[in-house]
Amino acid sequence: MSETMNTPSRPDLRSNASFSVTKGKGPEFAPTHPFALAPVGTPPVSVDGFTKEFLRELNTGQGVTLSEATENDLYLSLARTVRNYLMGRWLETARQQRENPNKAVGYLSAEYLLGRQLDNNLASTDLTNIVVEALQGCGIELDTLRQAEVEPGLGNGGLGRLAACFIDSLATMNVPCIGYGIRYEYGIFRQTFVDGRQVEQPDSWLTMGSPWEFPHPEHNVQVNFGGHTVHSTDDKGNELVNWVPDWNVNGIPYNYMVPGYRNDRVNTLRLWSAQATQAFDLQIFNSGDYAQAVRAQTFAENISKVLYPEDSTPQGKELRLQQQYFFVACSLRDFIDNVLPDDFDLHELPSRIIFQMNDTHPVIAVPELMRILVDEEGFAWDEAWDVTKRCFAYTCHTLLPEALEVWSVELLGRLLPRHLEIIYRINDDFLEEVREAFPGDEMRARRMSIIAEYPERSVRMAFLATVAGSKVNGVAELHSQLLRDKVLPDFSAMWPEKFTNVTNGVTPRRFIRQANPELANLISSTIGKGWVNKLDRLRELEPYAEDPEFRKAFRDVKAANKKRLAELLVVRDGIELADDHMLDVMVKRLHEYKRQSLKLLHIVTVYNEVREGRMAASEVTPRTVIFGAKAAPGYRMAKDTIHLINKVAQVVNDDPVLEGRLRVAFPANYNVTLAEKLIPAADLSEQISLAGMEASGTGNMKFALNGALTIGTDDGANVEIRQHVGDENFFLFGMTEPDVAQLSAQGYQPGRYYESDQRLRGALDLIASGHFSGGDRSVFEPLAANLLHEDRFMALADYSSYLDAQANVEAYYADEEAWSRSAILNIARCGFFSSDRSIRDYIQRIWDTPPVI
Ligand code: 26W
Repeated sequence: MSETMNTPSRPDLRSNASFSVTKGKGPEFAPTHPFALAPVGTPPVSVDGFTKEFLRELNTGQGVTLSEATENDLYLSLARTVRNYLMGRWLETARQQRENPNKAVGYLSAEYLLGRQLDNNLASTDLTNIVVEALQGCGIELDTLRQAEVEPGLGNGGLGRLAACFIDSLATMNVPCIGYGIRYEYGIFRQTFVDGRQVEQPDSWLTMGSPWEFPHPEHNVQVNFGGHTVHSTDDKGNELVNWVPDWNVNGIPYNYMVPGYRNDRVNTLRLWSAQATQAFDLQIFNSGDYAQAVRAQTFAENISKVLYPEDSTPQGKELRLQQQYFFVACSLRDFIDNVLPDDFDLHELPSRIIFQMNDTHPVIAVPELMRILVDEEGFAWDEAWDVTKRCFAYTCHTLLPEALEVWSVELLGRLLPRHLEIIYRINDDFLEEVREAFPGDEMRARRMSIIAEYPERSVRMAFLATVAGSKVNGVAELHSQLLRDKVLPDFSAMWPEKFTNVTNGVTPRRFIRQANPELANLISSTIGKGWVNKLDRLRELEPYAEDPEFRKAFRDVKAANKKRLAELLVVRDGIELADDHMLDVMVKRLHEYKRQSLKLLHIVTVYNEVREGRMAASEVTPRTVIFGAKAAPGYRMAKDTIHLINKVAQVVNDDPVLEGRLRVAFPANYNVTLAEKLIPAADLSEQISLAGMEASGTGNMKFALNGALTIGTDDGANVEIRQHVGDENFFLFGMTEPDVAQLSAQGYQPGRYYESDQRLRGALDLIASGHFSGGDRSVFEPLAANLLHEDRFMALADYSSYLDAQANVEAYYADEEAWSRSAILNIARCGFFSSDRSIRDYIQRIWDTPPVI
């Protein structure tokens, strides 16, 4: 028995606590029982044992017998049974963290695009084979139940998926971490097409039950909004500030398990859900209007109702700021009250936590921590600032100027009056520092001010994050360089050492092992096991690129994945895939800078050249282009592009002139689940953003690691992928970032390219002519006109280079052996792009957390 046997103050380890329940809202009494001394151990795993537990969950959890169970009953019971196997490790992880409190990472992110949980949790517990057998014994296919899971789509795209990969790697690498975020009731909308146009449906992911979450209403946190501040002086002459808010809501934490890969660690993801408070209701109850009081409840609960579907243009919406403050206020309170021990001296806070801010969305946490330390804990301002600065670091995920968040002073002051005062004070002190460092340079001070004066007085959140953060990082080498040189040049001049890079990564557990089991088996049978958390070991595959047998085995895997995808798309979307086509895949959010329109121009060009008889159909490499993309509901140009893709697909797929050699498929509602099927089947990965625009990209890494070749610009992490795989295994095209800058400075004229390139003219004219819209010119004319006259992201300038690169792709693809050789080298040389490596870089360059065991 362990020496902890009779510690009376130890909380009941059978409760659902993770790091928490040590303080504040924890149990006032700490009951003990000899059985409760050790955390629930991992139950013995056998097929019979699992079957019994599964049936018990079905009977006692769902209240049904096997014979009457619905698919959902079976799925929920299976999920709960698997969950039980993780519980002991979760409790044990929490216990260890309490006994031996290391510095932890608080990952602050408004989005987590998790994807389905069942498979991930099966793999981390190594239960898959047992479960398959146990279910078969009951006459059930695991695959059927897999499909019953609705994925939690609590993110828009790259930034949210990165957060999910990072918490996976943190757990796998044994780093103590709590992920903090928002439990949106509605995640990213479900996309449908009506007459080829995007129509959004609400994503009600919770309606069938959510077996992976543990709500803890007893640990609710109150969050205040509005009102005013009262300033006074105490008898020692210190300034005191009292914030008198005028409304509040409760945050209810929902805990999710984040299991490491077969390392017995289970970290916690804590998502906050908003609930009306009593106090809030009472105000209105007292006015006697019951119905209004109930409506008011809805008002409070709106805060965590829905994920904003904008992926790059912040709308400055009040509710969005409420969401941001809501989740960081809950998270800071939670960490201080429930995770830290009772007697903790907050001067030592930086020794226990580093809050990593995933873009600017959580930056309001900075003035919130200042408010807690100064107003509530009585710290002197400078003391508080010193602590705060060491508790935060900031990751920037974009270069688009319109994506940089700004909040009007009017709105911020109305919602968070005290925080606005604090931001002003931070800015005053900061500008004083600037003036000291650069005497007489008033222009510089103005440029650097956290408060912008034009077009309206507002707070620049990226500047606040940079001033407060101990480190600022971009997400790929090129992006970090541009961040220093173009977005924050004055800041990098003042604090060069603050800036660093951490190139993004993806988790090999989900995106190779789980998504591509056949490739994973081929790798394991070739270089042995263990590569999945030491992804650099993929290097050992390099010599096998020269082995014809291995290349054949690789092609067999690809073919099997294509077949699997074809089976899915028929059922899911009624799309039929030809089994002998090259699969050319472009999946990502729809945005002008990503240039889905350039891909379309390529398709329309090939189609038009054949139609016009300048090219024989027999010259076209049989290929299917697959798109997957959601557009922000208010983004007109993006929605028009979706419409055009669908219409081009219709026309091109039906036109006999191409003899079925070029097909376009656009399955609706691209999400993590679909990505896991699409990526392993792809031959060609489209990464064609205008150079200098895509901060990193992470899809690009997933494709390369699954043996697709990339056609791409010199942008984001493409640059590093190409360096790793070698020029000869990558189809590079287009302008470089300096080329782009130069062309911009010269004055970009897209019309020139149109005039001088007959193929381009043919393609654009065909789009404008109404050919894809039943003769109605008005439908796509605006899109064509925009490309011709504005073309903000220079698709026309890169068009001819792109077509040349596509010709190279076709020639190379004709040589099956050469192509598979390159594909294998892509896999072998991309181990660097594991998110485990990213986390190692964060630890070394930013977090200063203890080394990973
Ligand atoms: C509505 C405000 C807003 C603004 C920006 C919402 C979301 C954003 C994100 C920063 C957009 C985003 O997801 N950026 C992507 O982040 C990925 C992870 O670092 C990168 O790989 C992508 O290149 C980048 O576009």
